Parts: sequence; C-alpha cells; structure tokens
Amino acid sequence: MAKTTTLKEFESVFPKLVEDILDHAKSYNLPPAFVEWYKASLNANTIGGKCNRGMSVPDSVSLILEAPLSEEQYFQSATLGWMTELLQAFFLVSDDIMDSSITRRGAPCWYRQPNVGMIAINDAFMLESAIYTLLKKYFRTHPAYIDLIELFHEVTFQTELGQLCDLLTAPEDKIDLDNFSMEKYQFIVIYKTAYYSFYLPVALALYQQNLATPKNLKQAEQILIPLGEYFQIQDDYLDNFGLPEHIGKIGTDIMDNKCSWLVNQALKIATPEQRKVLEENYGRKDKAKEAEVKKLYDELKLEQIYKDYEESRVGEIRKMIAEVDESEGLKKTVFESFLGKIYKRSK
Ligand code: DMA
Ligand code: MG
Ligand code: MG
Ligand code: MG
Repeated sequence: MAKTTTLKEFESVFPKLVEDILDHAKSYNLPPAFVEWYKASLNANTIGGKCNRGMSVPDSVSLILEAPLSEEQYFQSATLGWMTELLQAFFLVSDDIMDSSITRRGAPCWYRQPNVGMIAINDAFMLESAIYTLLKKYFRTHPAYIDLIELFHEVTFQTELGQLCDLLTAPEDKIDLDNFSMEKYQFIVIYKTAYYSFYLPVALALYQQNLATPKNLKQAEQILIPLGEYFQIQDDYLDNFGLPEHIGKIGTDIMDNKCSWLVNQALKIATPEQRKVLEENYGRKDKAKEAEVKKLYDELKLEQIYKDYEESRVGEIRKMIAEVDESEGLKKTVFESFLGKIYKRSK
C-alpha cells in the first residue's frame, strides 16, 4: 500500500539540503555575510507554501510502487521534490517583480522586503542554480542523471515561453481587448504552469525509479497538461474571487492587463455596453477602475460560470484518468491524487 507524505515530514528534509547548497557556495570562499544572505533567500522563498508540487514527487513514487518508501527512497524523492520547489521559488521571485505583486504566502514579496529590491533578480538566479547543485550532489551516479538535467532545463524553458507570452499579451501601455483569446490563453497557461507544476513531478518520479519510457511519459503528459490548465484557471478565478487571507497574495490580474480566464469569459458574454466598461477600466493602475471591473464580473455572474466550468472539466478529467494505460508502470492513482488535492481548492 502506498503512503502519502505530510508537509511536516517533507519540510524536515529541507534544512539538510540548505546546508548542502551553502557548502557549495562556501567552497568558493564566499564571505560569511553573503552565505547568510543566500540562506535567508533560500528559506524565505522556498518554505511557507503548500508544497503540492514538491510533495507529489515522493507521493507519485509511492503510488507507482504501491508501497511505502524506505528512508533512502524517501530522501531521494523528497530531494527531487525540493528541486521542483526551488524551481517554483525561482519563478515566483521573478514573477512577482514582473507582475508588480504586493504579497506572496502572506508576506511582502521578496523584492519588496527591506534591503532586497532588485537584488531579488540575482537571488532568483541563485535559487535556480541550487537545483543543479543538489542534482550533482545526489544524482551524479544515477543512470538517469542526464535525463534529469535535461528535464529541468526543458521544463524551465517551457515555463519561460509561457511567461513571455503572458507578459507580451499584457502590455502596460496598450490596452486592446482584441488581443485576448482563449487560444492565446491556452498556450500561456499550458506553458507557464502545467509543465513545471504537474508534468515535472511525475516525470521526476518515473526517472528516479528508472521507469520512464517514451510511452509512459507521453501518457503522463496527456493527463497532466489538462490538469495543469485547470489549476491555472483556478488561480485566475482566485485572483479575483479568492480571499487574500486564503491565497496568501493580493490579486493583480485586472490592473496588470492580464489575459486571464475571467476576462476571456467576460468578453464572450458582455453586451456592447459592458464591453465598453471593460475597455475603459481594464488594465489601469487605478483602484477605482479595478473596482468597476470587479463589479462587472459580479454582474456577469462569473463566479457561477466558473463553478459550472469546474464541474464539467473535472468530469472530463476523471474520464481521461479512467482510460489511463497502466501497462508501463504508471498508475491511475497518481493522477487521482493530483485531482484530489486541487478540486474545489480555495487557496
Ligand atoms: C504563474 O502565473 C506562473 C508562474 C510561472 C509563476 P501568475 O502570475 O498568475 O502566478 P501568481 O498568481 O501566483 O502570481
Ligand atoms: Mg503573478
Ligand atoms: Mg505572472
Ligand atoms: Mg495568478
């Protein structure tokens, strides 16, 4: 029988990994004050989230093996899990700068903390580098070492493509609602979110167990990409309808002129008058204009439209999971576990 990890158990692995990362920095005789800076950045930006992505690596391994993990298996898979959290930390520190966000995980964003500012850009790079420090230390002799490195590189690039489209579809100085479409939306969310958040942890689990084949990686991708798309639609919904106390961040999508799921839905059903409201108020750095858009979203009953969408999409995803081919080591339970963690989430 598989056994799923707890946040406490998963977090207990991290201090050792921080020591490893800092030892590597110290090997270049980095002055102690700067080692402390790196340590503070690692702890502030990697700890404090839900760790859904990270925990899903040991969980997927256990579900694939249909057995609890030995101490060694747990450490190895949790270490790969923490690498996905480091990748996430690297993306979030940069994303918050690019999105002019205010808070993250209930605290000011890293770039807004005292004495940090634009040093956060270099801190983001160093969070990314930590992935490869750990990979080398723990997986140098693993048969899939090169596959693991290539996977991290490819998924990083895919996420950067998504972020590029997200940003280019949301120019600050040129508000043009004709620029948005569900086709662009789908591209943005698949690349900026689905690959690193959903495909990566399962691919890591398969590689760690030396079970990855072109067929089961494809099969995993076919379900995890729709799951990741649904997850980002939830993120867009929560940006407006979620409570900052729950989601740990203050929504910025309206003021940032984002090609969000909500604005695309609004454009589909708006009357010419309502579209005019959007044209005059969307994407402006102005609280009163943002409030006008929020009022329109309520008028258009987007909350209900989202809830109906969620039910029908989850039904479709359940069907896809039922059809999963388990012949090469993948298990339906891996995908059910992901779905269970995010269905109707409020944070
Ligand atoms: C998230 O997009 C994508 C990445 C790669 C961080 P987002 O800006 O909607 O995320 P958040 O709502 O967490 O700022
Ligand atoms: Mg953001
Ligand atoms: Mg963003
Ligand atoms: Mg968001």
